[in-house]
Amino acid sequence: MKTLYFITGNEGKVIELQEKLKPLNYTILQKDLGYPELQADTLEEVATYGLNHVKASFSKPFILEDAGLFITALKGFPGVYSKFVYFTLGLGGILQLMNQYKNRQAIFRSVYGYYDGKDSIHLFNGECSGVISQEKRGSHGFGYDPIFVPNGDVRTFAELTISEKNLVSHRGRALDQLIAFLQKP
Ligand code: ITT
Repeated sequence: MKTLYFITGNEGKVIELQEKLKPLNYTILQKDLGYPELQADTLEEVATYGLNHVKASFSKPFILEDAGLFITALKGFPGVYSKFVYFTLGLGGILQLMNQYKNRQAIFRSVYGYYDGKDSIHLFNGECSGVISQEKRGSHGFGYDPIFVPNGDVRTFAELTISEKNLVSHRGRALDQLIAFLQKP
């Protein structure tokens, strides 16, 4: 059994990862070390900054992940500011903003960062397209889940089980790549 540390304060992310890694030979240990979220234009920059910051003081193999919701009519807002906006405007504020737009398309993006404990870092991306719902629905998941409906479904992420969300979500898709990488001989 291999151990992989997940540097995150978000338990929902850990639960999703554990569900996905069930068939594999990995134990996930959450470490809420905290790292500065760089004010940057892309999730990749935020994740890379986080990796370098954490690896300066933590030398075991670890992963971290940065995600954001990019709403087309709002020119990609809240995007890299998703966390701040979640705690300020909140889901109600986003729904109110969306009242003035017909186009409710949005993309969830995820970037997983991996440090091998020696010298190299790697990034893995995933995306999920969908729409912002008219109202909050569902009680599973976290964050923006109650207002995001992935394409091909009528349910919000918060109405899906963890394994259903993992099959189509931005994070599930990024994770598929990370898993493929970890399994390479
Ligand atoms: P970390 O400690 O791992 O950084 P976080 O909750 O701060 O956890 P992010 O910065 O990656 O996570 O996420 C930015 C915001 O987007 C935050 O408010 C999350 O709740 C939200 N978010 C990220 N992934 C989500 C998902 O799959 N479903 C709903 N909301 C999500």
